[in-house]
Amino acid sequence: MKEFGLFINNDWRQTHTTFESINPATEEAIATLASAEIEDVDRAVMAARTAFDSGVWSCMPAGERGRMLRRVADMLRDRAEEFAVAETLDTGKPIFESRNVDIPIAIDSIDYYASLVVDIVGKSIPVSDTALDYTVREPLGVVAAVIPWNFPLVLAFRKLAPALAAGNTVVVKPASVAPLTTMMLGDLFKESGLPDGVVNIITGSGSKVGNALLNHPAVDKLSFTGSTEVGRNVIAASMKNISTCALELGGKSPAVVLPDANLDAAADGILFGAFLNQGECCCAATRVLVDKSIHKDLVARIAERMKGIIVGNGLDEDVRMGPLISAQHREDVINYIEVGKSEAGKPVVGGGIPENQHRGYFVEPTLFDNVPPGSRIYREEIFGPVLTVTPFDGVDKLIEAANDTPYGLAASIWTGDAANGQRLARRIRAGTVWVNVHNFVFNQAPYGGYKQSGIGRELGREGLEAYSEVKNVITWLGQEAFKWY
Ligand code: TAP
Repeated sequence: MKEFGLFINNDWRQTHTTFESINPATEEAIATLASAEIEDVDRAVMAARTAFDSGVWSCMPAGERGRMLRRVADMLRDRAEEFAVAETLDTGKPIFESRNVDIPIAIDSIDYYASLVVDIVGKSIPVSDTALDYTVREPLGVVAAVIPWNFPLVLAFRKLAPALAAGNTVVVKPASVAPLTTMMLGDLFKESGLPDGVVNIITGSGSKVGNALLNHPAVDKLSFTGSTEVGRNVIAASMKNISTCALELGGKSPAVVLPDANLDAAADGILFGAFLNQGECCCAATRVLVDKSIHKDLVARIAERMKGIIVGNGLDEDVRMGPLISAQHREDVINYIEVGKSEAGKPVVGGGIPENQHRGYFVEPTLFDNVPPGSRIYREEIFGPVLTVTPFDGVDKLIEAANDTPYGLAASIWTGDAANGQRLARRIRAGTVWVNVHNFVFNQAPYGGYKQSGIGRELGREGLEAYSEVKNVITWLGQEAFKWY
């Protein structure tokens, strides 16, 4: 059983009250965490503020800042297996995924932004013969980073790596149901030599600690990943303090399958898109929209493959689907499955709790066919292993259905005609459109949502620029002093 205090100013601080993190596969407590009080939130923000204002990090030569970040990446690489096991214990995800997806992607993101530190540049603007005009990019200041539980380490570094590379200081609040790997970063940052106050990590409920952090007047940027509902609160906090705000929110991503698609490849890709991380994935392929001419063939292929998904304790090497994150979330997903049965009839596959799992928050991978477009399971984010299929007649109806959602995070198109895939990609209103693949996210490329899926972009150069301000510097070059009156 691990115990964590609050990590503030490179030091661990205990609190009067604590809470536990539960292994969702066994329902046993695996760690004790500190519940921060409002004064602790203030302490963490002021530690970050002092560190930022001192210039110890923001004014550090870029090459040195990059070297420090690379040291963090190296230390994480050395401890990759320990972090992979912790991520599986805390979230339930298969160790196969923690080892091959979560930890490598997190490390790669630090390496990537460390390489960009020396390339944060402005531009010179040819405005007039008598003025020199150029821009510089400067860090924003103190960043408040609030992250969800589905990919804790990956999403912590999706904010930490670019924020630190750009010279900001950060206060991170992980989700209460999966804080373990984020807390393990405290000692790692300290050992890496990061100056005091540059990264601070605090735990406690979102409604109290997260809310106080986002509303703190000394915070310059709010960076939030989570539900659209809480995202609205973040916008309110940003309105109050006129702080910059970036939101990565929910989704209901379609997979559009055209008649010329390779159906075996589409079925394999849709399975990966829908069930990676138990379907607890913001960009999951949750709505299959298929041309009616190939509908039955595709459903048969998906159903056959789904029966082969091994569900169980994520520490088992053969398991490819673990439990859901919590008892409450499983109840929510099971409720959606019951709603689905009334809206679309008996599921083709799954539809409940696996018979052999007596402990842990497991749900069967579930497939509903002929799901009506107006139904709740078609329109609402379920965030679990539930896939719906709806047939449409022709490409225009398919694209119209893909766009018929308040979300706009991602979509995939499955076709044998690559050029047509590119043309259709432009017609879909989403931040990421994949052709013949789903759920591929690269640290070097921008990621984010249209519509109610978010504001701003993470990753890529856009993700770095989002953590800086542009300053314009104008110098008078005229031989005579400028005179107006
Ligand atoms: P939320 O309930 O929104 O929680 C996300 C984070 O916000 C947690 O750290 C939570 O803390 C905190 N929080 C909760 N209420 C808050 C409040 N009033 N003020 C400030 N912070 C608050 O979401 P979730 O259930 O963890 O994650 C699922 C959602 O996140 C889904 O909608 C999913 O699509 C979305 N998501 C989006 C993305 C991207 S990249 N777009 C990636 C992953 C997840 P506690 O844990 O203590 O409540």
